Amino acid sequence: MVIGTIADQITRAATEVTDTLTAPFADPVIRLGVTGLSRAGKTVFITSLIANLMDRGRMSQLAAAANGSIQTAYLQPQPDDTIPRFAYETHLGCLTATEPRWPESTSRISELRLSLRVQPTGLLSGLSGPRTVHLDIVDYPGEWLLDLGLLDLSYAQWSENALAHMTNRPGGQAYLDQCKATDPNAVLDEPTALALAETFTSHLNQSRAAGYSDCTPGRFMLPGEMAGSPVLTFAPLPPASFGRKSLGREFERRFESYKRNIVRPFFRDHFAKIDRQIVLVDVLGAIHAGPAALEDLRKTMAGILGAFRPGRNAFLSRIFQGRRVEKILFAATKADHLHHSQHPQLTAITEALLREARDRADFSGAKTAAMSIASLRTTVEDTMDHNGQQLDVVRGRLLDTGKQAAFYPGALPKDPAHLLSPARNGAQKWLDADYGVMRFAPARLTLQPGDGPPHIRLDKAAQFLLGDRL
Ligand SMILES: Nc1nc2c(ncn2[C@@H]2O[C@H](COP(=O)(O)OP(=O)(O)OP(=O)(O)O)[C@@H](O)[C@H]2O)c(=O)[nH]1
Ligand SMILES: [Mg+2]
Repeated sequence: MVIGTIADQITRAATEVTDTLTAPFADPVIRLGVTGLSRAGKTVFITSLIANLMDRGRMSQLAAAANGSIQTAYLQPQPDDTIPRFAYETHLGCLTATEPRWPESTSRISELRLSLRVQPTGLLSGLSGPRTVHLDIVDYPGEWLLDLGLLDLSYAQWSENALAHMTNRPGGQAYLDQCKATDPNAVLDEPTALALAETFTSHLNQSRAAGYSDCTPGRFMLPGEMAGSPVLTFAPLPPASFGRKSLGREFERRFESYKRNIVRPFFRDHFAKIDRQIVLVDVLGAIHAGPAALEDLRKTMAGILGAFRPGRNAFLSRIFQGRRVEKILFAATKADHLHHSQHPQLTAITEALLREARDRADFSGAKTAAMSIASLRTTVEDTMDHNGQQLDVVRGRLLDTGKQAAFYPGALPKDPAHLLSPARNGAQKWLDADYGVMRFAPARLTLQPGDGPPHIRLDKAAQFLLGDRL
């Protein structure tokens, strides 16, 4: 009986290892994708995760950390020479400075390899020596996943959608006016093309800032070293049949070039290699911005999750070749804005927000979960008396003034439908309550030896994403 169990575990352990081998006898590698829309909290998450895997004092919910299986963790040169390295030391430096500050916004893909020396404990401990597991963390903007939808669209179809969105979004009218004054059948004139692309990009950026998330093409807002190149110099035009050498014909061509030279390589070279994925979502920020932003976030997440459905289109099926992302975690970030008594509500809203997309996406084989986390806890909890009522608040240092403040964001409903239904029905503002958001500065840290930065449920997130491989 006992022997049977041991033998069974050895076979299972062996298959797990071979599954992840990249070459015979190579160490197992886990490729963890970290994504989310801009400002969702990707950089802070990765920085805190790495720091907490190196100093594991606050990782009690990660079994391999709690039981001592992880002996050491150290940074190593990453395997991909052409991807920028995630600037871990710089970002950690910001968060742990004497005057801590948030890291700068990052707008491109980056990677870092953390290697873990693991000695299995329990039944297998005597049977094998320590092994090394490499964790390759790939940080990429969630906006890039939205671009997958472009592969299914012709230039005319994409233009139609984009123009329809413009009427009631910021900067849209300016583009429509400019478009009206332009003859798409005139011979291509590069300054005209550039001017249209600039106004269109400005509309996308303004829409983004106003809380709309479904803004494509994603690389227009995060151009990096591509800024100003022809592949990013196009814009939507009313559908027509365009003559040779015309502006319209050239825009059509550049749209196809964008798909071929930007969208496909990202999916093929990076996305298709991911084993585990965390999708960070700033649910509180969207609730604060109002019903329209929450509804837009719901739709955008559905778009993003489409990328995790390899059966969705032939291109995806081909690059995945039957593999799939094994685990996907949806994490509502910045949960330190809420007293823990409200965390279950935040998780329930996150789950409901993604439910439809999750149901529709065929994740069979992929395990999914939703959680509320804070990668870096900036607040402490308190209960205050407010007009004779007990309020569960959080206290922290405000980013703008540097002053300490107590903050109560409003009571999130127990039933997520109380937010999601009005959002879906086009409500202009929340009826029952207002939801505030305050921006807290990172707290000054005095860390005990062996402790990483304070967080909320980062260990639980790590257990879900990596626990079975350590
Ligand atoms: N209170 C709190 N705020 C957070 C936390 N994580 C992120 N933030 C806030 O969210 C902002 C964005 O976080 P980043 O990690 O830079 O987000 P990002 O997704 O990398 O953003 P981009 O690089 O611009 O796409 C930070 O500047 C903080 O203000 C957290 O755990 N707690
Ligand atoms: Mg970032």
